[in-house]
Amino acid sequence: MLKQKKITSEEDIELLKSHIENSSKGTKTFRYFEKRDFSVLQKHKITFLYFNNDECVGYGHLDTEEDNVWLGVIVFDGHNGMGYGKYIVKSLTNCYDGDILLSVDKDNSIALKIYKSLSFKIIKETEKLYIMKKSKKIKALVTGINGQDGSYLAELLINKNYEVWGTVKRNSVSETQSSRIENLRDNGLINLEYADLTDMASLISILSKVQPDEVYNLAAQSHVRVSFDQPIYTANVTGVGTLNLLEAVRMVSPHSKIYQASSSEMFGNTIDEDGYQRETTPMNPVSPYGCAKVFSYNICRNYRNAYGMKIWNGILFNHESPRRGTNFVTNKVVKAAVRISLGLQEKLHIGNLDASRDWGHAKDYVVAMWLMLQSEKPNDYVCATGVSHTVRDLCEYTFSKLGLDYKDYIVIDKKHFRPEELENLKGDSSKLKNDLGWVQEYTFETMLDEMINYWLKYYGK
Ligand code: NAP
Ligand code: F7E
Repeated sequence: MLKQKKITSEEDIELLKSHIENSSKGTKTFRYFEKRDFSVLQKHKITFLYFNNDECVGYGHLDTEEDNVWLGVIVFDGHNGMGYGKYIVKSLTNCYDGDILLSVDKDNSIALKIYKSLSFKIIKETEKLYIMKKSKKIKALVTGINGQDGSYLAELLINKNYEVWGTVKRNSVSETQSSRIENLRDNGLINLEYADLTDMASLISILSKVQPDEVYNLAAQSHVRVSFDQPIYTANVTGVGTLNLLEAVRMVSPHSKIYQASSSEMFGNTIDEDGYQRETTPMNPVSPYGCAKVFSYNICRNYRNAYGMKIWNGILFNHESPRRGTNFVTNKVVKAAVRISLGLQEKLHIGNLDASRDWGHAKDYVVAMWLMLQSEKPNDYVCATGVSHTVRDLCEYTFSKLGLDYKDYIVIDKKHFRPEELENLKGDSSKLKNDLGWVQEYTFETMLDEMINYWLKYYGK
């Protein structure tokens, strides 16, 4: 991350001068410095030096009002003579690394036409100048893009002007493999490729082709109960699959930053004395899924330390939405309650009502994923609401919203119990909030209301 330092001393000016003298290209073409006239520092408010780690990489102007003042940050050896900056002052114009800024005289209609045809957009104007910007699109690859989280993350990244690539798993019903992202696909907003976490060649192939800046590893066999039925498959996909991806990135796209979808299921029944789970809570998983996720979590930390790879573990607690698979308890209960209220179903077969979970909304949680990859240093972060409810609370709230008493409709069914249950989850997200400024928009209640309304609308009400 680029650091900004205001020029305050003679020493700073000397540092700037020596960089300009020594830079191989770029600033030599910059009009003021051709003459080595450093009085311009005061006159035109060239007031900042920029550092990447400890190296001074450029200087910048922050005065956009005055004509003839260059905008943004000029990197010493990255300047091409027209205001090109590899690094730009983000706060100034909402720019990202790699964006190109330039200024064009307002009466130079030919230049204006050329830059427009090169996709530069006017972002500001002064009396005599247009300030134009061309964004370098950041490329993201999302494994499991058709999952609940993948679909919300894809929308978030598109809104941030990313070039979005995703992997889908082949299914004999082709509608199924892109059901949550049909709109995005049909409007040409995402690029899809077949790949499977267990098939490393497919991962190498897409990584070589895309060379993504950011990789979000969301693909998994993600159902805890099913992981008891298919433990080896779950370990292969949810555990070793992550290692396949890390090796593929290490081989063909080592610059990529990686988000790993770790899970609160990794904690098992360990709880800190204050009743919460957090980054430091010991991990004692109680399901094949949890064990596979612990392997992935650890191998990510290992690759981060051993190879300096840029990998973040997001330890996310349960998050739901209308797009949640209906074999997870929230959407199962909401869908059934709506159907019962409409006379379409009589009973709801359910498992352990006493288990409690910290349920948030997937839309809020994908923001946390993105924030992690924008942070300076790879790290591990818990994402949770800090509020816990039992499955019974969930049933009570949902049925009563529809004017029903859940007790009249539920049937306890052994089939839905797990051989070993994770009883309580409640997460502490202080680190995520303090370090990265994450905020949660939804509560348990507003999330369930959205889900209830979704199913009512689905059934035409
Ligand atoms: P999800 O809805 O089950 O989505 C998982 C995605 O992975 C699906 O698109 C699935 O494709 C794909 N997938 C499954 N096996 C694959 C394989 N072998 N190769 C490639 N892709 C494969 O899960 P989610 O709720 O979006 O969760 C996203 C990630 O976060 C998962 O890793 C999950 O374990 C983790 N997580 C979720 C939560 C939560 O509460 N939602 C909490 C913590 C962590 P198909 O649909 O075609 O099978
Ligand atoms: O179960 C109980 C069940 O399947 C929640 C995944 O996204 O979050 C999810 O895993 C609780 C459990 O989610 C039924 O026993 C009762 O205690 O909705 P779930 P999960 O197992 O917590 C974690 C964080 C992940 O990482 C996972 O990928 O509800 N429960 N009766 C039931 N659960 C289900 N599914 N169905 C029932 O009938």
